[in-house]
Amino acid sequence: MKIERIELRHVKLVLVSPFVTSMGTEYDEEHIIVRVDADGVTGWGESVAEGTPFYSYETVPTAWHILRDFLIPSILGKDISTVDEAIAGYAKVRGHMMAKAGLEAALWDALAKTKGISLSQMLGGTRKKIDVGVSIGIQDSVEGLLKKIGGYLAEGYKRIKIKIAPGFDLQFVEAVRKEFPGILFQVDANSAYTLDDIGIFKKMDDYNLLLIEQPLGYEDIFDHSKLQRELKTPICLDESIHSLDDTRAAIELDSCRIINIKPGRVGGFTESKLIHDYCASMNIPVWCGGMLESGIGRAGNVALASLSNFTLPGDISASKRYYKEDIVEPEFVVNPDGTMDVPTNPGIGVEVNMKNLEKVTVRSESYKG
Ligand code: OSB
Ligand code: MG
Repeated sequence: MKIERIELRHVKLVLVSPFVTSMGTEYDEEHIIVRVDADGVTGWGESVAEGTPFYSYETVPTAWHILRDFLIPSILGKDISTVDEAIAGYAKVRGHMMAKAGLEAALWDALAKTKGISLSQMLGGTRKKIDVGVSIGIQDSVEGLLKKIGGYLAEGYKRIKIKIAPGFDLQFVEAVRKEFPGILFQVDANSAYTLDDIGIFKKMDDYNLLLIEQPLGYEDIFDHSKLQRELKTPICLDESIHSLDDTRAAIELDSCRIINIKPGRVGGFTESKLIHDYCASMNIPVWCGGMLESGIGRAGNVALASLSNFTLPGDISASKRYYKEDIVEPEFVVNPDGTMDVPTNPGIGVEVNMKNLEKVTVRSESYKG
């Protein structure tokens, strides 16, 4: 597959409602859409670097710089037949996982299209439908949260995740459990606590949570092992895991018993698969996280979540939960039974709506081989 042209688009999508976490409030989501034209097919990827360096050090400008000055020059004009060959070409670049993942995703899509198979099939997926959950930001009131959860459960979502932060934790957890005793329910702290807060997590241990996501430091593995030792509830790491090596360290130290895999955070589908396979061999369940992606990134997450060890519902929700209009067709919907269909058409399996993509594009640049 000869890489003829690569295009980057800085996009800005306005969320249907603000998303509040321990990291701040997001009103819109800025990402980079990567387009690769090769051998008469077009591959699409989404780099989930955001407008702010609050979840990750990467931002749209840092990812753009790494893509334009290092990653794209390493493959432009080349003839590649596997994604591994492309990765080998930029293996010298350290870190910048979100920049790498956006380009890798576009290459996976293009290669799958040249072979006429779906991305799910190309990644080794086995499911035709995946179980999906929803991630809910911090709400002003307990009543407001319960109402939101009731609405999502009525739409079919199989698992509820709420964001927590100091001062916005136990009272919400307690109220949700009381109102919805039987649901799959988990919390995500986005690194808002320290080991000094162990008392809060010991209390949380009584609410039969599916997991507690990233309670401590955003690069930490060691303190999480001390916390996990004191809890029955599994800890799940998100921010701290950037690679298979991080995963091995976290599992061997018993820092967590579940892993959230986000392709953007670990450099792409290739590393995601390695983490997935290792976790399967260690009996560690994984689930697919989200970064408020547009339909392009969402399609990749859906394909990834079709692999067999993605046994817990992911943060993969319907397009309309995030955006009034998606930039793909058809948009992603949740079935009444809380599943989402894995697209079967070649590559990501959905079409990019060029009119909508144009509307959300802030800046674009293209490079020719
Ligand atoms: O920590 O999982 C997270 C969104 C942006 C950044 C970090 C996170 C999230 C979410 C939303 O929780 C997941 C989604 O629905 O895309
Ligand atoms: Mg998280």
